[in-house]
Amino acid sequence: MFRAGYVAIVGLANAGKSSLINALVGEKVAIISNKPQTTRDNILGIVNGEDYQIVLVDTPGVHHSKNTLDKAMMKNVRSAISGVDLVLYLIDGTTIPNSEEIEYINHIEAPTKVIKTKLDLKNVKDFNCDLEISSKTGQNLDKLLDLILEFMPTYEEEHHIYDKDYYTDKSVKFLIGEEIREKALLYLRQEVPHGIAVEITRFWEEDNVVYIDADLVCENDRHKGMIIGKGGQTLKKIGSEARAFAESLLLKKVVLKIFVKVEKDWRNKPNVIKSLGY
Ligand SMILES: Nc1nc2c(ncn2[C@@H]2O[C@H](COP(=O)(O)OP(=O)(O)OP(=O)(O)O)[C@@H](O)[C@H]2O)c(=O)[nH]1
Ligand SMILES: [Mg+2]
Repeated sequence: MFRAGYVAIVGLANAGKSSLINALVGEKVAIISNKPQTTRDNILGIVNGEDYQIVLVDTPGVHHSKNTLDKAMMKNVRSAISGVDLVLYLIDGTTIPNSEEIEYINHIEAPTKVIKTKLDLKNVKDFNCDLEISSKTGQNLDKLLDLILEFMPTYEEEHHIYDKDYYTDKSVKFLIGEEIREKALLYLRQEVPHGIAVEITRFWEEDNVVYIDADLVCENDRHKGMIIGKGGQTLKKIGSEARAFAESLLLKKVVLKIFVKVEKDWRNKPNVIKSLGY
């Protein structure tokens, strides 16, 4: 018997959704940061087993809409939930869910399990959940996999939704763009990250070297200055770490050029949001 189906991973920003997807898939599918609202798109992470294929859908953190980008992100969450076989609602174990959050969980129109995350941390709180896990140590991920499989539709024969060689639906270009954004989140202060986006503008190969040009879009000249940093140091760090990731992904030498661009108030401009792919 073969099991195959979709699982949406939902929860507030920073709950550990992307970390869980990466841990279950065993590859870096989604970027991680300690800043809220890191994930903007629905990203598929595919877990392939002998007799199963689980398609995990990473989603942006659930939050109240402020600008057009936020609204687009929440639309992504709603569309991820519709039609899945199971929703895992993640709650950061070091926080306590409030009544609004419980209300939200109760209204999800799909089978839902509440998962407490970050079990490895010292200050984990006591609250009702179906399972406690740590993506960092891998604790209880085997139990989580069993729980997920219970909800997956069964088939008499092999039934792959995606080719079994794939671990994500996203392109190499997307993964590299996201890696640039992750490194920018890492090296920039709280106020800048939400206002940045990355677009890969050129991607070509010549003599076994991959050349990548990327635009790093931000909201104003002050942010641009912070991204570039003193003597270009910050941008250099972002670029060299993202290049290392690209090389490990492509198994080729990579030349990566990042251009910092200002697009005033882009998070309220539907055409810019669309062109950036959100
Ligand atoms: N100690 C510990 N930290 C974790 C664990 N899972 C996630 N984190 C940390 O929690 C922070 C948020 O993790 P993400 O996986 O980016 O969270 P997310 O839910 O995808 O966040 P958004 O995309 O912003 O909605 C990061 O700093 C992670 O390193 C865990 O199991 N243990
Ligand atoms: Mg995320």
